Amino acid sequence: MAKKQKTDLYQGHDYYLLDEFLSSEHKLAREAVREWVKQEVSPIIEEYSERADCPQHLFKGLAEVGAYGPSLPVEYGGGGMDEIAYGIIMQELERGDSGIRSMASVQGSLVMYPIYKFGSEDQKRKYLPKLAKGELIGCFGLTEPDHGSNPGGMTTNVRDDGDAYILNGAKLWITNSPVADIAVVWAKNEDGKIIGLIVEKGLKGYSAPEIHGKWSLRASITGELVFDNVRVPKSMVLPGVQGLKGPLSCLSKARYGIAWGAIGAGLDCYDTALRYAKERIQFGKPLAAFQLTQKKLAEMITELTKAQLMAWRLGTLANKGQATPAQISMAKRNNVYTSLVVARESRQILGGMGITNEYPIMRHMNNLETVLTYEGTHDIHLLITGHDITGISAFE
Ligand code: TGC
Ligand code: FAD
Repeated sequence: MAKKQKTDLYQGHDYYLLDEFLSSEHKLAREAVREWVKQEVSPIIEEYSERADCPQHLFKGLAEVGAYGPSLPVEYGGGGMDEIAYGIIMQELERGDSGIRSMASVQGSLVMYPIYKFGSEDQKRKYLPKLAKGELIGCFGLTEPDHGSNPGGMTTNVRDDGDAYILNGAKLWITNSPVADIAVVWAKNEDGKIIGLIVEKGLKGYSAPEIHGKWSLRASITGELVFDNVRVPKSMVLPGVQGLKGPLSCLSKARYGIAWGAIGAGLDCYDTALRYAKERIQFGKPLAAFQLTQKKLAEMITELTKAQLMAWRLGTLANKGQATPAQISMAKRNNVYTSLVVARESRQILGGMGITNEYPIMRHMNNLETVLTYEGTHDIHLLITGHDITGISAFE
């Protein structure tokens, strides 16, 4: 009877030896964030999730490990690294918790990125370094109560009022909004064109109530944004873009990070299940000795390896500026779903223990239900692929 066992769990995580393609900079970034997650996130995350409390003290720590805008230029406070480094950082954060990765995704890809890409030089100098250091927290307001998958139908609007715009409307499901100092808000102007504005907390008529009762992403704070005749100076409009492609291009940046990030949650579940299956004895044998358990574990690592390959290839395309929105959609959809299935299978391997907070699986599984929905739902991404391969949009 062959009893050869692999003991290095991280080796098991990299079944196709993708490490060979990583630079020393990638590995250093990974080690730094992995260590930070072990020290700062893992010991507290179950408690914060159980209380549905956002560990806000981690906003600063995320800045210190370079999680905000890793691939944005250094002169604006970004990390100056490539897209693969950005992906790896998201993966390590989400190994800890999807909500912690969300804190970084929103700040870096949905707040810093649009200011960097579409903002004026004054806006960049004023906001980006402070956002990179976690001195300011931002949020991204696209979704509305009646316009989720179809943001082009938004009704939030601005009216011209001399040197300012009067902003009215409401945004729903906004990560970080109750604690945010600024919001990047997408609204229609009087010509019906979508524009982006930087809206500072504290303006008269601005409020951001928290949404309670989430069974998913409980360590991430989510809220509304309500604008009741808010007077926003015209200097706060992002001058570089008009139309839905503005917010959608920010989503491409964030979805790319999620395609990597979700793998982290899946790997943490797989890792936990593998370890448990080797230790837990039933019928006189470890669970790992049963063929049905091996089938589950083997399928998990196969699917996770495919997800890793997809993320890595997408990263090489992104580094050349060639990753298309549809390719990003495919990877976001596939990798989130893979990790959700891995979480469900891992939960089964742990039996009753799998539903407790002694192990991270149920938290990851519940989190991944949100990740499957936000940044474009599972089905919307499938329809984006459908559009890409047929040339026919299912949305018109
Ligand atoms: P459609 O006609 O297809 O496109 C309108 C214009 O946008 C361009 N475009 C993109 N540009 C850059 N990146 C992308 N990913 C793009 N996708 C489309 C497109 O070329 C076109 O440009 P132009 O110049 O011709 O005007 O638009 P549509 O109205 O048919 O909608 C398409 C659809 C349904 C795919 C899109 O609206 C969509 O992706 N819906 C999903 C909405 C969504 O993902 N919302 C996410 C909200 S933010 C969030 O969830 C944050 S969670 C944060 C966290 O905590 O991590
Ligand atoms: P709907 O659009 O109502 O969709 C409901 C169902 O119908 C889905 O299954 C969907 O796939 C399906 N459906 C819709 N249209 C079609 C179609 N044409 N064909 C087939 N099926 C369809 N948004 C932000 O702007 N900023 C944030 O920071 C943010 N953070 C979030 C945090 C959390 C915790 C959550 C849960 C959401 C967040 N969102 C955020 C919103 C998120 O992007 C939306 O929930 C998502 O885009 C889906 O919109 P919806 O919930 O309105 O669902």
